[in-house]
Amino acid sequence: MARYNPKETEPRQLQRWADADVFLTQQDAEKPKYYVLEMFPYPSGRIHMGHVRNYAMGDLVARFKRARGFNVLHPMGWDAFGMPAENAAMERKIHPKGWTYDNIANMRGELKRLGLSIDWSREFATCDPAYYGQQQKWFNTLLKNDLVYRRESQVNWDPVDMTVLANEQVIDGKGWRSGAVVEKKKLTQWFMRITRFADDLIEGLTELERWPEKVRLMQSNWIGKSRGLKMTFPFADDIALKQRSGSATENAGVEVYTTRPDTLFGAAFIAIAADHPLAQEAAAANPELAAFIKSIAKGGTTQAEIDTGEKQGFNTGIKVKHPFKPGETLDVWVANFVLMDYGTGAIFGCPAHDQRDLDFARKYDLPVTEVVLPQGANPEDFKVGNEAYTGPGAIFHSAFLDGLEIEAAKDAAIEKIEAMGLGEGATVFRLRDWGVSRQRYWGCPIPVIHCDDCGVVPVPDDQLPVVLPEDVTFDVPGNPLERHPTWKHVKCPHCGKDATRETDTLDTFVDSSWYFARFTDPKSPTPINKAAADYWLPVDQYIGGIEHAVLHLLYARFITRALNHCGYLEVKEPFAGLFTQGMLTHETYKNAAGQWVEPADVEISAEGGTRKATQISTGETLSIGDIEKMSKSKKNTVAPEDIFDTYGVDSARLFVLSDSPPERDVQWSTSGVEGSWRFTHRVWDQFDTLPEGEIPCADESAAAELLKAAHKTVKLVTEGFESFRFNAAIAKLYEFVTTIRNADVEKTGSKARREALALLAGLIAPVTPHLAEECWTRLGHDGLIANAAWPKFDPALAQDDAYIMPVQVNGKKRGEISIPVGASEEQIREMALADEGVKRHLEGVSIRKIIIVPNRILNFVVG
Ligand code: ANZ
Ligand code: ZN
Repeated sequence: MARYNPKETEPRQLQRWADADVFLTQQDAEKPKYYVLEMFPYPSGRIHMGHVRNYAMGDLVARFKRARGFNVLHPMGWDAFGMPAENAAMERKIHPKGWTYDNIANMRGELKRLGLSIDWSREFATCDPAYYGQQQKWFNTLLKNDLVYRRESQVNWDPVDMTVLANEQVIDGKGWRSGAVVEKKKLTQWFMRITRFADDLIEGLTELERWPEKVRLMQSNWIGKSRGLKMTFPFADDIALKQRSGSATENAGVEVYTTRPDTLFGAAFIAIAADHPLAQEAAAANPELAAFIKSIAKGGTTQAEIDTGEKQGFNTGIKVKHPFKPGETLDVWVANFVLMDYGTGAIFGCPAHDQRDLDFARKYDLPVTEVVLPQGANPEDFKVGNEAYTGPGAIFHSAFLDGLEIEAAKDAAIEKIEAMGLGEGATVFRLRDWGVSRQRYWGCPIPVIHCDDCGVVPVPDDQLPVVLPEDVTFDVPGNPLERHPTWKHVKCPHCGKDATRETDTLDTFVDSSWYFARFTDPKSPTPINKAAADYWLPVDQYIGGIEHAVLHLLYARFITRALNHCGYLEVKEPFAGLFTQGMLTHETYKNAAGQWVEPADVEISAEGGTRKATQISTGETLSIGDIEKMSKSKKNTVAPEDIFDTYGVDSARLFVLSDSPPERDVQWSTSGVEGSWRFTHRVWDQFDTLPEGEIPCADESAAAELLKAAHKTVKLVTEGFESFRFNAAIAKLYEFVTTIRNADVEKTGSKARREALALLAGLIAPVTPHLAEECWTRLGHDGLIANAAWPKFDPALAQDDAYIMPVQVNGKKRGEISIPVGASEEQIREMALADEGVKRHLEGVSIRKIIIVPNRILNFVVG
């Protein structure tokens, strides 16, 4: 008997697939199409176990659908622009391009080793000029269609790295890389008009039935559609009015945006953003205010920071009138928690019912008037403490709104404000336009030229791509494109005068917002070959991490709409189905000095029932910590290459697919992967021991039983793979292999065994494809199992011949009985009464009634 040797088998089978070009994909009108895609990797240098799980899942789906007769597109590429390449350049004096392509070469090798059924002829990296040049083309089309524009905006500025930071890159008010205190700065930036599709992006979510509910909800919250009111609080005194006259803010008051007009009677102050024109104007005449505004310019603009940060304000002395309370005025403050680019950049504060307003009011000793009364509270003494009341209730202390529920009060307040000519109901979105400018080198150059006479001139198509210069330096902070001696100096394509190139590059999320469309024809001389895109899109199954629930998935949905709007594509939704897989976790280990120790250097032993961890290199006893997401910082990672070397690729694939439901986390363990490894051997043994000659069937019932098990397994595995219950399906394969092993070939005969094994080979092919090929060959097939059709089951054989029925006594479950299909109620009753467990609960009581729900449950009512 030959032991299964993955080291020898796996490369050989890989070569067979490559030689036969099995995974090359073409359009085929004869077959239904199926596009399966895993989120493409960032070329960080090595693949990690998370990749292995992600791509093993995608490959299972791809191979399964292929076998089921679909024309499957399963491509791979690289999300290759971004900061890490520049950081490597700065730290290690290597060029981002060289670093990136070296990493790609390395990771491509690792991924190829995984045996993925990928059409590698379609591979590209987003940093290939052939890719980003096409991106530049459609960028200019979007520009022409007013979906891209430039405006001045407030940004997080890292004064050390001299770059703009995204909100997520500001940590505790400091730059994530440099650690420098982030400043707010006004810069002219490029934006994509995602807000134009805000409504449609919410609307479209309802059709995405094969997306997790959680992701749809997160997107909907992110877009944040709300109905509110834009209204003006008129200036209270003539002095203010006079000051205003002729100024830009001449609407004789402060316009605020609110989603809670029902709380107008609880208004205690007005607050405006530091860069609100009124604040700027007042500061011009008030040095103290000017100093305050400057002092709050530090700190990031993230929601979390605004919500939790210290509230700071400055009373401008300007007063406005309360629209519903004649004679009452409110002070206008400049406050750090009001943002200029949301709503109108001004709010009315209602401390009793908004936490930020309450924090502010407590700090500056402003009145707190409760106007929403929770159900059951006493109107005489209901007071908020230091926690605002934001729940439901009835309005009180509010004149004509008294007694109304919140929603009705909103309508009534809006109606009144509209009648007074002070404002109008409005729908706003929390979603902002997408700032895509990055002052970085390693990104797609924004393909425009600035001319003093002509303004912004898009680089003409025939001069694209605008390629990144390679002779750049990273020894000083700032944008290498900006300081390159020649690159940015060009002639205006329009008038021919001296002009300058845009030196901003695009946010890398732009690159990943359309790659799935490019895969449908990656060599197209246009950004998208419409015929190919219309054939393949939408992606039928997209697979990736939940961490992309909002940004990447929302941007991709937006860009698809934008490209659709400009005529590049038919579809509006890129991903018909989305699956978000869980993460890989591992135990953590620490030595006495508190340093993390990597699992490869740990030996686990069991001593009297407790597990003990010993560091292999030092012999030191380690403490075993929590099971956590695999991460470099905790060193609890395992290197896929090591696993492949020791156990083979198929065992690794099998383990990550079989251990847990795919949406849950998987805890990596050596014993787990060893179990998978043993299973691959057990499978091989069944094929290897298949007798050479024909053995006649000696026991018809044994043969029938084996085939019944086989067909049942085909049915269950097919259903499991179809519905992303991979681990449950693989559990059935384990059972089936045990059944085969226990079946005596002298009884079943070799024909039945052969049939069972042929079905088994087909079923394992999407999970352990190399092993499956080996088994297929062993059965005498010349061709590849990768080209074979999916096993079919005979429904008559796959049918269960018995089912489990729970038995209750007075509604409490007391046992289970196995009922043959087609048993009569009389037979079921007798079997239940004969069950030992049930019998015990029926002792000494009298049975009043027996309720049988066929195929479901049996209940004894006793007294
Ligand atoms: C008065 C009020 C009373 C508010 C109350 C809330 C609770 P969403 O739901 O996120 O749209 N707001 C408006 N513009 C703002 C800005 N530029 N910067 C900071 N805050 C701003 O939130 C809308 C609410 O956020 C608005 O409703 C406003 O405060 C505040 F009991 O108005 B509200
Ligand atoms: Zn010009």
